[in-house]
Amino acid sequence: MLHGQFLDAQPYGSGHINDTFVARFDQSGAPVRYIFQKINQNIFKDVAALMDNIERVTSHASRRAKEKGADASRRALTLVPTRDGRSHLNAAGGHAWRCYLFIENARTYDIVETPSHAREAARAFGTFQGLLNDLPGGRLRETIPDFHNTRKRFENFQRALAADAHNRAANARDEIDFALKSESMVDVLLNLQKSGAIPERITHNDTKINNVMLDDATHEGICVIDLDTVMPGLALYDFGDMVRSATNSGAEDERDLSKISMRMPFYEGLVSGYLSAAGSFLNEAERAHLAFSGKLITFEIGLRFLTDYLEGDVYFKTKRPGHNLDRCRTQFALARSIDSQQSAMETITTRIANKETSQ
Ligand code: ADP
Ligand code: GN1
Ligand code: MG
Repeated sequence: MLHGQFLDAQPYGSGHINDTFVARFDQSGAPVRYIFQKINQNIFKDVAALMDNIERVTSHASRRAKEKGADASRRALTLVPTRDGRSHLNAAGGHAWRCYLFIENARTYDIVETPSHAREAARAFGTFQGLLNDLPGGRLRETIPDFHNTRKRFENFQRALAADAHNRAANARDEIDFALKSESMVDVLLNLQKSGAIPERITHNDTKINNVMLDDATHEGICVIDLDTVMPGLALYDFGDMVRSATNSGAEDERDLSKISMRMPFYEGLVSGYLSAAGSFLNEAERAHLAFSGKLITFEIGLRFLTDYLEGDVYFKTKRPGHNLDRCRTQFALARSIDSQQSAMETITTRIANKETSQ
């Protein structure tokens, strides 16, 4: 339970969904930090189910860290319970809040600085997936149904385009054309799943690079955070979002598209880090689609930004007019860059995968 005298609190991080704050409490003369989050209930409709998932996942991760003799409070998120022992607080105004121990001497990166950061981040996400392979207690709840169902995401986009409720389609002609021309991509992983070629697993589903904390001193990926979307999914959704967020040479909302490209050394870092942790449980079809998943998820998130732009910016937090359209343009530029390098990415993937299995 939280104790000490409240000192101050400030907004923290650059997430698009929840409201995150860092708060300091005086504990015996020393300031101690905590993370407080107001859960976005427009998006997460069933907070009790969401928090039940998070309690199960964090206690499993912490148990495993302890078994390995590691410092569990740095290797897993630790929920700070309310005074009456609950995982979250239903506060005035209908807002739901939760609190985590602050992980000190580690940080997240919005843009990955070196290929070895990419490797460490991917290793941490791969280890996290491995950890979830034997999560006790049955299937996790789907906090956002069809989260990565790219066919449904495409249909949502078509609906938003047909309605054009804010008369914005005219500003996004090129992006709309690109989206419509890319339709054939959207069923590839869904069909592989349907045919049984790739299995459902428990996945993170939001493996944006700023959702993993790297140790300040060693740069090791120590803790996967932002667990709201941990639920049944495909391993490739996680790898794809790592490619989208870690190989990009620019920011997610960069307006100068000449700065956007897929950086191959960072891709190599991702594949080697990810396979070092997940190589033992991924099947052939999953390995064969690692490069493709990067293109698909980059396209999918671009499509979601475009849909939100057309719908009047109702989902992602925005900081300026046209912000979602800028984000969409960046994702589509990156998807094109991945497309033009896909065969080279596949060659590299095979080389690293072969090295992994021969070790
Ligand atoms: P959002 O859903 O808004 O993305 P996150 O859970 O990712 O929220 O938190 C936002 C940011 O706050 C993260 O990118 C990270 O920098 C920081 N953060 C979150 N949890 C912790 C923690 N337990 N310790 C330290 N920093 C944290
Ligand atoms: C959101 O919460 P945050 O900022 O880590 C979004 C992801 C998107 C991402 C794009 C629940 O993630 O799906 O990929 O923005 N999360 C949700 O930056 O929709
Ligand atoms: Mg986040």
